[in-house]
Amino acid sequence: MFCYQCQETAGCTGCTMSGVCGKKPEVANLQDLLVYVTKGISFVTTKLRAEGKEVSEDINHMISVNLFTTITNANFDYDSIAQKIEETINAKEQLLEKLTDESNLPDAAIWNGAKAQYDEKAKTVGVLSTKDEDIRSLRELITYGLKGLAAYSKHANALLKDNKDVDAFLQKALAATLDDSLSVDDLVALTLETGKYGVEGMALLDEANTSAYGNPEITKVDIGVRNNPGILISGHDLKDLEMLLEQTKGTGVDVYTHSEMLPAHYYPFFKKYDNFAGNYGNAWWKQKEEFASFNGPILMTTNCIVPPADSYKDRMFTTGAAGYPGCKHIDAPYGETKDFSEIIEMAKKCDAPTEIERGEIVGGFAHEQVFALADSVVDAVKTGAIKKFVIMAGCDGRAKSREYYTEFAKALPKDTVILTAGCAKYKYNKLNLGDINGIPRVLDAGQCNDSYSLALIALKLKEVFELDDVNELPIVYNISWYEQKAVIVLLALLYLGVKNIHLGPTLPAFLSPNVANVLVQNFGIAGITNVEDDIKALI
Ligand code: FSO
Ligand code: SF4
Repeated sequence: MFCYQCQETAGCTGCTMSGVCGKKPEVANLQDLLVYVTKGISFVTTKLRAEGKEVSEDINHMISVNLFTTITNANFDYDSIAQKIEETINAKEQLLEKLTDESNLPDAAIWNGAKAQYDEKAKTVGVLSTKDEDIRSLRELITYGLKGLAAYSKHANALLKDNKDVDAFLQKALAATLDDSLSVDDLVALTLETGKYGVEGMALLDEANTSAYGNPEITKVDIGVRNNPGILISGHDLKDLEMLLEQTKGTGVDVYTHSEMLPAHYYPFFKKYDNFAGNYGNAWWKQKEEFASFNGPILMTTNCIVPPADSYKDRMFTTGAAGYPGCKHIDAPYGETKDFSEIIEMAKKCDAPTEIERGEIVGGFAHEQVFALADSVVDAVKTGAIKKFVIMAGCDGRAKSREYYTEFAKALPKDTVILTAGCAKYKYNKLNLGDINGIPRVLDAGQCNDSYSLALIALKLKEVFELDDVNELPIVYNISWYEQKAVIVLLALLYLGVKNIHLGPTLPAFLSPNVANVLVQNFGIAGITNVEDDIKALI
């Protein structure tokens, strides 16, 4: 195996024996093959579109789910990955029949090996099969961005929202990573175009979420526990949450959010459920202790699974692109109801969650809520009460070095406001950093995809202050990343013209020195150093 797609990759170079995330070599290899056949089917769909032929939504959805499945921590289940490869090959064979011009098809579009051949084939199609270091780096950068884009599309698709342009681009770009005739410059251009569609994909999801559940609003979320048994729901899929809340209504079972599901509390729609209790615990990487003490069943709707301890493995369920061997997977086609009764019945027999903390956290500062506060925000900037906004969106993770972000938040001057999204927030959202004229110093917009809100807020401020360039705003960027959704967020910000982003805790291993240099020269991307020096440099 060779995998270097996430920030925690072994030795900051690549996982080769087994994943730091817990991914076994045979699963890593099979994921490579799933990406490969997904590139192959994308080549065929792209050619079909060029011939003026329709590609069905089902095929678009399959491609997005396939990519999502290979995101860090999403799916550890060999069998489910093998099944996806088989389904993709079968679908591709059918699409090939519709193709008029079958010349010049790459191996990925032709290969249709049987299951018994998957493991051998997988070993030949991984990351290292691209020999040139810079081409490999750009192909992977694009592929990882597309994985993030696919994840966001998938959530929108679950809410019955599709954007054909996004799907067509995603597949065209995936197919382009098979094309040996593309130069470094071509791939750099494609990387930026991926950012453009990243913005579109996040806009699609924003529209899907807000049209279904309303615009997030300032909300206090309880972080304590109640006396009833509970179900803990993690990941990002709001449709899954809706189905779970509907089915638990009146059963005496409470529903708690974990990690990236916390922002669900900010949506008006979910406030009508009396049994929607609060948020339990912290970011994804703390789940081993927190799932154990939760006592009840856990539903993982997306990535960020830590291989479960035996003490709660039989209480862990997966749905959507997520999977873990030995954990029950519950699913249904988009538009149909998933049957969570087994989880609810299990919950009824479990103890109530053990209290691990008490209090409240405040969030809900997505675009509409911040626009509603625009006057006071603009006033505070004009009077100098707010000197700077610090965008600290992104991810949390296990590494000790990430304590930097807690210390950085604490060390920020009192006239600065943190804008956050993604699970990075857990590094400072319980610090009580106070407020400025009633505006909290940590404004949480929501999930990682709600970084879109932060971009809209920046663009709105640019308009209010009549500036030509978003980089003239008193906003600095100190972003932390972990997995591939953060890659699409980064590419989206670059596409929007944001410069001088600091990215940590380490720069991606998949950036070759030359590709890293392109990002440094053109966008001023930099790493982090230490709190003291970075505060001096940024503030
Ligand atoms: Fe991931 Fe990062 Fe959304 Fe976290 S991009 S790790 S769970 O912030 O948030 O999925
Ligand atoms: Fe390693 Fe990250 Fe890949 Fe897991 S996802 S195998 S930790 S690089």
